Amino acid sequence: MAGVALVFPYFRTRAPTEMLFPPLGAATLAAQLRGRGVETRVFDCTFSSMERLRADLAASAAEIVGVYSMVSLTRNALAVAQLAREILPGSLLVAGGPLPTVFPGRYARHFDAVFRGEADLSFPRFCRDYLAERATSATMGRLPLDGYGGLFVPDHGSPVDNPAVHHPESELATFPLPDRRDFDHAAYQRVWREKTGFQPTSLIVTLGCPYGCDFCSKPIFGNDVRRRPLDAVLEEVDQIRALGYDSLWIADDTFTLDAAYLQDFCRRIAPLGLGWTCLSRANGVQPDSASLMKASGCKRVYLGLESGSQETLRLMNKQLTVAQGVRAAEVYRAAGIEVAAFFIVGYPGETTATIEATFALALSLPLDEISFNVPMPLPGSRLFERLGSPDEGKDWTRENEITFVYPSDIDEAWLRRRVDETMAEFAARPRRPADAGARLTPAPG
Ligand code: B12
Ligand code: SF4
Repeated sequence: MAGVALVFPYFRTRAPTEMLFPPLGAATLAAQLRGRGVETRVFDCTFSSMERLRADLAASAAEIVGVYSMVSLTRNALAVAQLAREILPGSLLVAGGPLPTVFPGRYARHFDAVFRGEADLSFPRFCRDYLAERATSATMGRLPLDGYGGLFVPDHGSPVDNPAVHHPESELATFPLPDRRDFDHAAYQRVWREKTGFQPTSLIVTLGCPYGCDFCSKPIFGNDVRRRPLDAVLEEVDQIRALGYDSLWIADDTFTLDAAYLQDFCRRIAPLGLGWTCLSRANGVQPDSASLMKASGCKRVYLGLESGSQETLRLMNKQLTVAQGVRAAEVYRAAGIEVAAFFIVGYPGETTATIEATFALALSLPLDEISFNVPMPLPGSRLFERLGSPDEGKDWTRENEITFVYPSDIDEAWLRRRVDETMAEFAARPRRPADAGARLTPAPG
């Protein structure tokens, strides 16, 4: 072959918190690459192994190897880069995804080039031109490198450091649907079925989030909210159903923000009889939207309530009041939708009293699932910048751990015990079905 190989370097860990979805970034880029006539292979490592990847990559003889990375996949991405150098020494190594976007210089030590941000157009155009020119890493300077949005190549004659792009809605409307043909859908569906009885898969409907939470990092979609045309979304949903999935896990940062668009989505998806879940901001939740969501198949919403202390919410720049969070949980439950809530405990500046307020809030609300995490200072977030140098010795690859990766005044053993106690108390509560009609408190002014 030749052409491009895209590697998603996540290998199944079987951690209890593990959630498996085919990687949409690879599917998105594969559709754009194939649309330009570029031969493309996708290697999703979720159900694979390093040995198999070695054989697959060698057989592909790809001229360009593109590797996705994010904070939890750093080690794997670098191991894949090393492997590719060894077995395909002549091929061009390119990194992309959230962490290369934040730290292009660090990735450029291991890769020939880095694409920052939304690479839907720039990376496929670059690959097409590179292959057409029969370029190599030494000669790619012949290409119009300044013209590929987000490209970062530090030492190529004159360094290339193009700003990342955010595609406007008009451009998104012209994009092909993600190409999901390369994934082991049967394996994904089996894992979900065994765990939950359902077979969901992820999709992206809107891009971006206008808020600026202190702990959040949004290196790819940023603050600029864009909506995909619903015709394209519905066409994608049809493809997803044809692949055997029975429900949708909407991966948007803030799917419920635009009430008119949300309601349109609900009206159009309702006749399909699919179940779906999404993340929702807790402010501005409207009972009429919630009822439509329920009627259209929404089973569960995930709310980032974060804290039971207003002072801590302020430290987090959450732009949310505790009362709004309470109201959101009640509105969704009253509509018959299950509610899961995320909380962060041990935020820098917190006291044991504010942490206890969070445990008390979690236990007081009509919730169906709760989770507690200590702050994970994500590269690209303000929290990360403020904390300066996190402890490099800590293992950042572990998901959802109550372990501080920076010095904290909070006693970790105490926190872990209180989280365990709160989780046990939550599990022992009598559980009301979501339809049981929670009573609404008045909307906060
Ligand atoms: C879905 C999702 C998940 C799913 C992943 C499923 C899967 N197989 O993809 C699940 C729920 C498992 C998950 C878990 C976690 N996630 Co997550 N996740 C997301 C989410 C919401 C959407 C990702 C997505 O599908 N995007 C849509 C596609 C089209 O975009 P994309 O992947 O970014 O691809 C584009 C570019 O990045 C680029 N690109 C992608 N690949 C490549 C490859 C090459 C070669 C090139 C050039 C370009 C390129 O081009 C694409 C098109 O523009 C993002 C938030 C977001 N809005 O991006 C967070 C996000 C990626 N997750 C994040 C985090 C922190 C985690 C966890 C560590 C959380 C935790 N504490 O447990 C875990 C880690 C788990 C793990 N497996 O390693 C962070 C990463 C931050 C960072 N700086 O690295 C994000 C950005 C959310 C956030 N703001 O905190 N996540
Ligand atoms: S945590 Fe959610 S609401 Fe806050 S900035 Fe990130 S995506 Fe937006």
